[in-house]
Amino acid sequence: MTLAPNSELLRPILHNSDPKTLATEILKSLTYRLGKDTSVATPHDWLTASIKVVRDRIIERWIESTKSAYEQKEKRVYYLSLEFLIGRLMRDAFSNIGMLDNMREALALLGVELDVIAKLEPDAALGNGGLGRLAACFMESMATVDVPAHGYGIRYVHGLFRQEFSDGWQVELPETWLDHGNPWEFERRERSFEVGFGGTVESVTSKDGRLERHVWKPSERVLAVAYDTPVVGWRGERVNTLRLWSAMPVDPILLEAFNAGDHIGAMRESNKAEVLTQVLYPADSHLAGQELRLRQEYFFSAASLEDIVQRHLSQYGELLSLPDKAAIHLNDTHPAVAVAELMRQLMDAHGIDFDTAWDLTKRTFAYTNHTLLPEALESWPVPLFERLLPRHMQIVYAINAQVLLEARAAQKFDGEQIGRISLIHEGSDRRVRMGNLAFAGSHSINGVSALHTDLMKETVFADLHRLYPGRINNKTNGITPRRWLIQCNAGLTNLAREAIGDAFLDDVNLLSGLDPLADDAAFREKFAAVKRANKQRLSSLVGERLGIKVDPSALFDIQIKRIHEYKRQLLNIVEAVALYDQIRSHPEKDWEPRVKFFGGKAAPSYHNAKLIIKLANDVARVINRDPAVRGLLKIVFIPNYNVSLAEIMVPAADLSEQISTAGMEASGTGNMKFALNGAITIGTLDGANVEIKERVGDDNIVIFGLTAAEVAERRANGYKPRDIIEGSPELAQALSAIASGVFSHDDPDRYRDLINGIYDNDWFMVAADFDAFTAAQRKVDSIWRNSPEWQAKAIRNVARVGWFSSDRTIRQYASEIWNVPV
Ligand code: 26W
Repeated sequence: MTLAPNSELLRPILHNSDPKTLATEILKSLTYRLGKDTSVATPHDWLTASIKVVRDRIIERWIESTKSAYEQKEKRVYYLSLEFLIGRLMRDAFSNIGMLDNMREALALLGVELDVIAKLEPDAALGNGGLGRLAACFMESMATVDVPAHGYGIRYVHGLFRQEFSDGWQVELPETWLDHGNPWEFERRERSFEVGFGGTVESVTSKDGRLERHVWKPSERVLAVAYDTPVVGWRGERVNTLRLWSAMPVDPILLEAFNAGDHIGAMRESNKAEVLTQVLYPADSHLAGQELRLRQEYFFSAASLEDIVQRHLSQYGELLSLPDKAAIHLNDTHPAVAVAELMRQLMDAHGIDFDTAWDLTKRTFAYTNHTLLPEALESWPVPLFERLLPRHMQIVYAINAQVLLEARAAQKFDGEQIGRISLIHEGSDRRVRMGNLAFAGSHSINGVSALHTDLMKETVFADLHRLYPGRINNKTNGITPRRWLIQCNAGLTNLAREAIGDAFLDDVNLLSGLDPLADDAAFREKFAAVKRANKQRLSSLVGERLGIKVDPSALFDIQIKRIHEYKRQLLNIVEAVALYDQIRSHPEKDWEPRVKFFGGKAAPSYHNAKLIIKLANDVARVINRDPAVRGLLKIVFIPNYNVSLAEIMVPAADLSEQISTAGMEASGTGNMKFALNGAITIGTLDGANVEIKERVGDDNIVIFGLTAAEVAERRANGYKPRDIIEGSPELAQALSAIASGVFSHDDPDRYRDLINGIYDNDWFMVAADFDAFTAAQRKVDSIWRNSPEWQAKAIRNVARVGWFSSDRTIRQYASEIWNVPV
């Protein structure tokens, strides 16, 4: 990449970053930007002042990157996502730009501890889970591998709720990450677009009566205002932009109404607009067709497309080259309405005919599917869609006509198959299928692990895949090694640097150099010492936050992720109950001390998920205080799991629980984070676990349970969980203990329905996999007993999972989907 002509001039500014100079700048920043002096500065002020100092450095690069993309006419990637789960940014940015140590020293000169103020930075939780965190890792990797990119999303005032436990039950509290302002962002009032809703569509005809174009006359309008955050890549080479939209009223006050005496009514409109971007929907699989959600989806899609189209027009003066200069990526179907919106802009605002517009649209868009769960596949009731977006409804019908024409012309589909290809689900409850819209409007549709992509071809998109073969492809997920190794695990990073040098910092695949050291006793000991320190750190956190004492020499067994029945926290808890029973009835046996950690939030409306949290807490209370357990088993559910907590838990894990019902977890990315930090995985052959196994080798992972094909087969051939339970005394015992109220004396029936669900239906195959799971856990114990063997396996995990870097994933997207050079 050629840099802008003046970039060399800017370099000295970046290099002028010795601690003394930085300390002076921090003081200046405190004085002139915050209007404070040191005697009244709060820790938050120090944080803000420090961030602004580093941000200044980043801005130089940001301008360079933006300019060079323009001057070199580079193709840009636009990543549309309703979620960006970025967490804290300070360490990321300081470290990527190589200023972490100097900033620490500079602050120390001023009597401020960086690690103390770092904890004050809010954890930006603008996402629910895997999909949102993936978007954040991708943003960092795109900057790192030098892809010119803009992320587009929503600047939610309230991110994912804060979780507390009250008597073991999840309580949701509002999250307020903007309370102290956001020192990273730039408000761009001048970059704002009007977004319409509702109203009518008028047809404009020429003098000879020919239809010329459609004009949408929305009945409501909302202003989308851009807020930009710079995203700096590793070593600060490129700085990209995360542009989040905030909703504002077009008319802040209805003056006419106000003057007529309706003072409150005059303000109402403004509140209505702002509601749009107030809160992130806390659901990660199910939406009961809420209108506000569809409004959010359209709001940010429309604003982003206006922005993209305008940028393209101002640079190139025409739109026929859009697919050559812009790759627009749909992160799941949440922004799928963008397909119809681009068609609308091209046809209605720029006079392009349908066929040309459709060709441009398909060549511009690509779509990633992140889940096969039927309840997570978005569809909107036709009447709602039509009322909110009447012009888009027409366009969806027109696209559908084209797709169905092609399907019929292919002469290989029967009526039922054509029905499944249709963008409209017909019947009494007619709905727009967003997955089909995204598929039809994209040249590439990708899954997020090899298994998931295969299943996509066989299940949800089987018919569309036959109609448009070659569009579906796989891009196995990845994680950024900057956040998920270098920053969260300084101990392991330093150990690796000592052992194999620094090159792995730039190419994490080079961690393979550690492989032979798995056989080196001295290295294994150092490796174990690092893990031990990380476990100590987590133990202190648990002690401080929850008043629970855990022994860092015990096996740390961790399951952290959203609470969902398919992820099977319940299987893990039932196994803990069975183990508890075994420990009590066989005190003579040589049990390995274990701490089972849980973390994760349940969607507020997901009854069983919330009940599973309560169960974990109930079981923990009983086991943790039972003297007969003699500290051999502890259960700790840490509330309010988020990115920052993950950064402490992941490096402290010995065992990584990845135990979803096979075929249901699209990929998982926690599995990758744990392996990279030297945990051994216990898991099913699901999602990316399959590929982790291929890379680390069968001896360095513990796999159990039914395969995806076996799960499907069992379901098809009449699965009878009751028979299985009756044949497994350990399982029967554990289930009956839970169902009969052993862990819930205050309400003995609390878990009866939950457990009956396993007897009667067990969709998630807890019973089917139980014996295999306990056997796998005892195998884990036996490996753990042989510490050198355990350490060797853990080291091989670190050495062999560099491939799961999101840099690799992004390079594949760039060359195989976006057609941008890397
Ligand atoms: C419509 C509501 C809704 C909201 C979010 C439905 C579905 C979602 C997401 C698709 C849920 C999600 O985060 N999926 C996860 O995506 C990760 C990144 O690809 C994968 O690693 C996880 O396996 C997948 O569950």
